[in-house]
Amino acid sequence: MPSSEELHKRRTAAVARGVGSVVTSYVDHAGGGTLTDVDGREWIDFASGIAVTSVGNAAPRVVEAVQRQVERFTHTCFMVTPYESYVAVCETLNGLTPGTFDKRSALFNSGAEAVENAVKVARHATGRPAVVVFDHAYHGRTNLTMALTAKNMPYKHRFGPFAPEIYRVPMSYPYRDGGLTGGQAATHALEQIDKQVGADNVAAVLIEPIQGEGGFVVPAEGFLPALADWTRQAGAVFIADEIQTGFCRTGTWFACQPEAVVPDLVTTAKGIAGGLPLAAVTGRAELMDAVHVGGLGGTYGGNPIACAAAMATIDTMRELDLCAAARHIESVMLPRLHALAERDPRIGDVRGRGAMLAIETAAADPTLAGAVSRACHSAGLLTLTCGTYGNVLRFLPPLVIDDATLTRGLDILDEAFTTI
Ligand code: PLZ
Repeated sequence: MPSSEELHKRRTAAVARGVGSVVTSYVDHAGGGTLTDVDGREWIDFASGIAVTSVGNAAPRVVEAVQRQVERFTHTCFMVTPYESYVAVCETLNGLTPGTFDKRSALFNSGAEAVENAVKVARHATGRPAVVVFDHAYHGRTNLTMALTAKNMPYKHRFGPFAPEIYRVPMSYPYRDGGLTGGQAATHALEQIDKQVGADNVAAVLIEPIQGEGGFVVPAEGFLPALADWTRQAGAVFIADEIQTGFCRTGTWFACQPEAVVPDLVTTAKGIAGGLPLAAVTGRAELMDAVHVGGLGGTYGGNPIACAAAMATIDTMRELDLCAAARHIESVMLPRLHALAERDPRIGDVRGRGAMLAIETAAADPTLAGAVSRACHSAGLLTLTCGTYGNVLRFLPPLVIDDATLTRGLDILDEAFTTI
């Protein structure tokens, strides 16, 4: 096996520069909480491939389901010759997502594709053009989803022009909005929609219940319910982008649930299939079925191997109660992060829910978060940063990580803050 250094040389000569990587170590194998690189070095995983491998890497049930499926058939295209596992994933999603009403689902490959399709469904069903999104939002890198995403660098810079009829309003961001209540923050956002867009023109209000790339921003209590109520009254579609928050990550199946918010449409991806590419739109049957036959689809959407992996992933989540595991991770990590914040005045905020936790530095620039992250990498802990100001250290361990590994990771983080 070539070394990471050799691989990195080959990569630089072969892979487009625009595709970045957090570290320059190349993976050999990975499990539920650690990755081992080709140089034999072990990394503690606080990233889960950006909130994907919640059941762990190479999770036994997922591996088995994939192996079984790959021997039966690899692809037919559901739009040509359908198969059971696609239907089974849709049935499961219809049952798992919030809301007891009649639902339908459609499957896609990536989160961005799911978001695009949710917008297509909302526009088609309402006959209206406008889509409302929020400051700090992240919804993807395709043309429509770049328009929905807030941050210029690196996602949008010189990639325009962007899709029209997207309107951005203020997000509830307790640490940086002067501590507005959820109700007050919602009033600001909704007034802006009323005055600048007009309720009758709104097809959809699209929001991450806890923002991901934008900084793990948890809106103040009451914000999401107020938005959902307004949207319903406006005859528009409330879309929850649960691509990063869904599938047990925040301690419940979906992050909308603690406030009993019931979206009309939900987008899911990432944690759904243990690392295989799968995404979905799930929601009210009358919205989803408003679209004409043939209006939704794609060659690979709901690939049979990804569907087999999703069924095994969801079984694993149920069997191991990974929602409880996420809450347990919070109970181990949060006290440590708060202790760190008390000791270090450079830390401004500690927040998040379940196994989606973050530290935001008081300074709105990436210097400290970047330096701490690099120190963690040198010591063998894989961490990620995020946020509009690049100043948020975020932690997304696999939900199957054991306490000893979690604690070792926290010790490395602690040490990094001490030395920098
Ligand atoms: N919606 C809420 O978090 C993906 C993106 C990483 P795709 N987030 C990680 C990067 O730099 O590209 C994401 C998300 C939310 C949509 C998406 C998009 O999902 O599967 O990356 O297309």
